[in-house]
Amino acid sequence: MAASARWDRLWVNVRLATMTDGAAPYGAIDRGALAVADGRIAIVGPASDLPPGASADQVIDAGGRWMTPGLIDCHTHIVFGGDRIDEFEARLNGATYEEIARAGGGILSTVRATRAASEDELVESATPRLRQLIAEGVTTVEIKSGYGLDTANELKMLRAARRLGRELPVDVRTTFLGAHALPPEFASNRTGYLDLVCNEMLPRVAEEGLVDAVDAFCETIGFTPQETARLFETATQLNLRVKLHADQLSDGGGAALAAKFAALSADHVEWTSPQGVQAIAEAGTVAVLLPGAFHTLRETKLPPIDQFRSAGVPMAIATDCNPGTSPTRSLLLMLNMACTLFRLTPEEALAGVTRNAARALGLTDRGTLEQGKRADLVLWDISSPADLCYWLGGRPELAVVRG
Ligand code: DI6
Ligand code: FE
Repeated sequence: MAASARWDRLWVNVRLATMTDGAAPYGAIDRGALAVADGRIAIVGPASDLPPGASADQVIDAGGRWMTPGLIDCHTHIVFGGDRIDEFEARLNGATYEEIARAGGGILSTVRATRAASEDELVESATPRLRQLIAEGVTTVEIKSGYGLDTANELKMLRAARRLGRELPVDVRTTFLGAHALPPEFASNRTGYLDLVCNEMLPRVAEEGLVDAVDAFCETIGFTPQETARLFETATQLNLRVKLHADQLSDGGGAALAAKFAALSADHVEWTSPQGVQAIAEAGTVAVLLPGAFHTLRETKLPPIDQFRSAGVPMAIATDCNPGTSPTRSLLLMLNMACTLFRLTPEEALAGVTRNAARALGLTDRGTLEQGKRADLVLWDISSPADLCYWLGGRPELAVVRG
């Protein structure tokens, strides 16, 4: 610990899960102290290292509670119009996904509802969902567009997402997902839609400063690797980092494609091949695991977790909150599912919503409890960090500090 003048707040008698990539599990410091000044972590370490006479405007005895970094949900589609409860019920009454799609359901039903909603209405409907994430200790959330699929409606979605970040106590990062699905008006003109995305939509949302990264749904029912590459070339020219919905339902070489463009993350990755694993390992791309979608679609093909581990690929966990394939508002539940369904250790799962989730968003100023990082902190009433992964629903008592 370095000596300091006076801090804004100092926590003592606190157990720190710093989530730094060190020797101790969870980067834990059992009898810790942490101080913040000007919205940043000023000092963190064993209380015994506190400089003599250390003091702050406010000193808090944490009563031996655990503190973690603020949680980060690095993949959501939390802004959308309508819902898909009818489809959920229809499927359970025997309708097939194809029948629903032929009747105009699926992603395109959410596109219709999103186009019909005003920016205010999108903010209003997303607010309670986002509040539930915040109530679980989430301090940073990524929000994708992709249910507008034309310039005006993609802009509307991204503006709504950014507004949520101003109106609620959470930091919002926005991702442009214009290449999510082919809108009905371009059903027989794929190239025409790609032209629109690359020549008009992306330059426009970038010019308005509404986008932090660019994503695509690279899949047999989405966009081909060639189409995705074209979009990524445009993004790269605009100095925007990319991420990719890759290899979710089939091995389309998505992870390798993401790696070729030095993507921040490759997401889903259930079907990623050994070559794909190697490629993202070399590119430093994060594998974002989405157990909510895996569960909802009743998938059986597990992502190659052991290969990610042995290749040193960082793994993140996110909600993928969306009305079709992952209707969840709980990142803590995703921690549990990452452990039970994907066999991550609780330590890996927690790193997946802190250190590695920050990396999946290209953020170097958060995700661990380290000097100089943003003061995004959660104090939990739990007996050990694994407690956060243990419960199937519900949440412990907690207190959040943001910035
Ligand atoms: N993958 C998904 O799981 C979601 N989008 C995507 O690219 C599905 C979105 C939806 O069904 O509305
Ligand atoms: Fe998604």
